Amino acid sequence: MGTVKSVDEQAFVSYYLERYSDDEMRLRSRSFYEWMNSRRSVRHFSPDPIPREVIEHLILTASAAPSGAHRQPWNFCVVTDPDTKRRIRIAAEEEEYESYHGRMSEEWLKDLQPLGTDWHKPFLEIAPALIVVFKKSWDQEEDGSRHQNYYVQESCGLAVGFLLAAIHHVGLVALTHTPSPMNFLSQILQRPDNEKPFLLIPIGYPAPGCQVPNLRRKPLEKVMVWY
Ligand code: IYR
Repeated sequence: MGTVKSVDEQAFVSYYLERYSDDEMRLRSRSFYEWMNSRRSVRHFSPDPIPREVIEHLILTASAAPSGAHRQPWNFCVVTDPDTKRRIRIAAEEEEYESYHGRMSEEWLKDLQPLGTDWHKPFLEIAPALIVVFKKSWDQEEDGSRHQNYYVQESCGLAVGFLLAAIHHVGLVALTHTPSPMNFLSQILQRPDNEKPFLLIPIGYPAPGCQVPNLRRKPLEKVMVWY
């Protein structure tokens, strides 16, 4: 019949999720928490390459995050080319040198001490891949007009959350790196005007003997208020 719409054309489709028992949920919530709580930001990478298909699935997962008006206002640039990684490292270290030598406040530098960071960013060359996340305040339409995006900051934050969980799920590590300012990334990667750098995420296997800061997380009562 001519009036029947194909699944692709339907405005709404059925959605079904398996319902777990309370006990099953308790178990799953605890084990997922324990798994995610074992995720750490890592700054020491092995140079071993990662299969391209894995990175593609990680990005598809990130891109499955909710976004304002479902406009998916992001672009994930994956850099594995050694020369491009080197150019990114050099430009990032130039900015970071300035930040650590005057642009960051004394309080900020003191807060960073437990992390042991400084302006050197060798991981930008050593990690087998850099995922550079760009946020898109608008989409450039074919006819040259601009199509507005919404809650771009929140949407990209959610996508990166999905990405970090997916990276941990496959046994890889990452760092959410924010060299500041980040506009050198637009130039090196030749991104159009509607894309602005959001985060630079090196990804790979941890280096043998890799160490992370001995951090503690806030207890539940410091991060939850129940009404
Ligand atoms: N972007 C600098 C400084 C830095 C800032 C914060 I806030 C951190 O949590 C970690 C580092 C750097 O990457 O070294």
